[in-house]
Amino acid sequence: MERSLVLVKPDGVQRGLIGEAIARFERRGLRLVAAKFIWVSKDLAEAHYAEHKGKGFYDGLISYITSAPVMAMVWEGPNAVAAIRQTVGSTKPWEAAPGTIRHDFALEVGRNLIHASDKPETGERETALWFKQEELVEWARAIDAWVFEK
Ligand code: IDP
Ligand code: MG
Repeated sequence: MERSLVLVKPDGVQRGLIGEAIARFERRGLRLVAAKFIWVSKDLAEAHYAEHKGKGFYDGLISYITSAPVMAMVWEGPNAVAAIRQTVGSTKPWEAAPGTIRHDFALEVGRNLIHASDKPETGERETALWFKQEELVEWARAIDAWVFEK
């Protein structure tokens, strides 16, 4: 079972798209592990986006992600990382497939609404960065056997 960090970024929160995003992940069959609504500190933003330090868009990215609260979540499921990135759509909204969140609600790469982990290892690392162990909820759903093959 893979896990992915998902953030509804400040633009998604301001535009009232938290529910829209959650509904899509729930409908896909993914299982929610953790959620919290927080205003991200500069330290957390810099740790989260460390791989982009030095790039031209880095300063703008840090001010974007700290500009208003975010809805931070962890979702799990088989192949969750790839499945969630597919539901989210490509980084550049104008290249995102129709039906994805970024296609359906965004136009600009710097206002692309959602963050999702890019690899299973990133999912584990980002989950540990954003959530304490005791905030992660281990549970089973009555419908799990109808969504998860094993
Ligand atoms: P991802 O969010 O799809 O994984 P990354 O390449 O990891 O995309 O970039 C992280 C975030 O940085 C993007 O989601 C976007 O918000 C922002 N970003 C990436 N490239 C640009 C850019 O060229 N201009 C402005 N913002 C960018
Ligand atoms: Mg990324």
